[in-house]
Amino acid sequence: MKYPGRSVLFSSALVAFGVAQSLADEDMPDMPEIPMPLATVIDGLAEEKRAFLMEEGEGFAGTWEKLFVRLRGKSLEEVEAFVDAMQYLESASKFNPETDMASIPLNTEAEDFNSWKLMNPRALATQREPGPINLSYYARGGRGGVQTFAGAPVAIYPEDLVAGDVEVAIVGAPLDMGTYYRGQRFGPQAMRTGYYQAGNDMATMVNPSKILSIVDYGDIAIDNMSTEISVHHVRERIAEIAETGAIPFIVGGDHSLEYPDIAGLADVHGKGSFGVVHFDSHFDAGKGQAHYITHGQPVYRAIKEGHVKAENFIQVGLRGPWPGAWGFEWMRNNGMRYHPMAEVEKKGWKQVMEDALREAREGTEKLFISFDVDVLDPAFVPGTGTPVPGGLTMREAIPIVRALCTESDMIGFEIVELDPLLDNTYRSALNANYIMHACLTGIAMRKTGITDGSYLSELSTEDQQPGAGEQALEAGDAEEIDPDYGRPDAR
Ligand SMILES: [Mn+2]
Repeated sequence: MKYPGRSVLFSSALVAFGVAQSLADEDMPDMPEIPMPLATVIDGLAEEKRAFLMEEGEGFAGTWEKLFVRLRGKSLEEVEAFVDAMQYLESASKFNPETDMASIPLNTEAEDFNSWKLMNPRALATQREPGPINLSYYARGGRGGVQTFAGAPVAIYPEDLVAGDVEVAIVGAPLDMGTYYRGQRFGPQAMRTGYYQAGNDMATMVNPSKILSIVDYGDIAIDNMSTEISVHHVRERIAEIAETGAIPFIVGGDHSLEYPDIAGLADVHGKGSFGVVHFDSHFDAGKGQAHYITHGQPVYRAIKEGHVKAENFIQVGLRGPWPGAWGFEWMRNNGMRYHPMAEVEKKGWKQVMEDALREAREGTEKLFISFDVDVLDPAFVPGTGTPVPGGLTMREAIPIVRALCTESDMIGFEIVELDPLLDNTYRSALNANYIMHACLTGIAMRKTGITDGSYLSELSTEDQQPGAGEQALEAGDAEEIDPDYGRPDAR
């Protein structure tokens, strides 16, 4: 295992020096003195093996001290065998074109190679006027009909979005090949059938369902045998939505989606033209794994390909063991902002939230929010594959999402990693729907002219007592007491 930073130091220091000399090198401040007689034994190794041990030993054993304990009392032959074993593991971990099954190609002879993602030519589709289709046969918001995201009408083709002047197109992307604990493919259906998808936001008294034209845009086709293949199609479909002027709201699916979602938006809005706020307990900028895209690598890929600038990328909610120091150094070196839960512990949520909101305003006007439900504490979302304790509460998450969506020119939003199979209650899908609704509310607030993300309705936050009740009583607006209420026969 390579440890960036360390190996750079050693590669320059080790070539010409023996251990005794390298110990004196100031480039290696963390390296403790090798105890005798081990130092003498190590000096007896061939130069190439000695260099390998000094470069990889700490990472292999955990610390230098642990390495020295493991080698304590060993003969030259035993130390050499130890190094040989380390070198074997390093080389055997690498790809071998002669033996590795990853070299089985896709069957390009298959007649249905692309059939999983082929869309209906319009001549084969049901003929109708373009526009959103209301799937409820009940008037005035009655329940029933067919369940959809946010209880919204359905749109199928881009021309439906255009004809309906659609502002938000919520689309499912049931991809879960990019994660280990599968089941995220059931996220979209759980959020369609889950509790509370739409309606008035009490905090602001803004109802996005009334103010915005929102549709359920169906699910994007996924080849759940290959994340690598699926992401290309997701990218095309996200660009297709964005080109109509509608804001794509992607319901995952795992966090691999962040890459095609950002790339698809960059295809339409331009590379580097928008910022990203990434809510997650993980930083998802992993690299160098056997797969180039998984739910742990979308951030690295989106930045590496230039779709979003690292300086316009804000991380919120990181915690747990990953990443180590190298990950934070990578974020620092690339100008990225980050607000782990450790910072919340240090400064309090109010301060961290203010900083994140200010940074989002200072960057680009356009914003994409990537919301991994595992940023929330597992108490709120047990239904996710990689839960990490010590996360955000719903009472912290809702205001920041609503504020970001109010203060920014939102070009996209994703909610990912909801795995309803891991939660035998309704709460994970419930909370995920509330997060999505918070962003819809923010977009609706902005449309009505509210630009302050901290806006709260005076009506729902101040009871104005005792004055209000007394005035209403005088004006005849208070409820009259009626002991026979509900008993028309008693009148
Ligand atoms: Mn994630």
